[in-house]
Amino acid sequence: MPERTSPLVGLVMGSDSDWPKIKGVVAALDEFGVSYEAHVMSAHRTPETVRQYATMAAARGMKVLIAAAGGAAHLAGVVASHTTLPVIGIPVPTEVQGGLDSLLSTVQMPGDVPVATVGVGMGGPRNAGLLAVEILALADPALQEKLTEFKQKLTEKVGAKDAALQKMLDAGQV
Ligand code: RP5
Repeated sequence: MPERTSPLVGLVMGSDSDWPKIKGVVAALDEFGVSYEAHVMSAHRTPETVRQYATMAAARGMKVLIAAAGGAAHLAGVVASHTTLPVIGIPVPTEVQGGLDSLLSTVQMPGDVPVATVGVGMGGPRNAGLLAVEILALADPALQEKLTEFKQKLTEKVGAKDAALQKMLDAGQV
């Protein structure tokens, strides 16, 4: 398997069909300049590859693993079973009630094997990337600084939206 240089985050997905739905992860990581690698591997179709990857991730210098899968979404849980690194699970949307199958498969882990599961669809993949950044920032003051700026910009962005709403209401445009 080709390896990128010194990735801090390892992103795995159950199928290449997941990629278009979870690209927001790498967009968030790129935004904060966090190094990552991404691979397709499946808890069911390639269980041995998953085991080897998760087992070796910490020794390779990775700090956070993110696993995305849909349907019988066991990838994040299986990854978590083979590593002491924090694992973030992304339930990928499906045609079964918008991905409720993926959500429950990912989030309902037995005690002792945590998977930090983000939302299905919507901001889930982006939040997975941001959560990874926050975990890394615990030991990286420069990254922490970037997160603080990010939060300030959020306040400004929402403030501008509220101002626009007030203007609309004042003008009677409802
Ligand atoms: C899961 O099965 C994958 O994560 C994907 O969401 C789903 C369907 O995979 P494909 O049949 O499209 O490869 O393991």
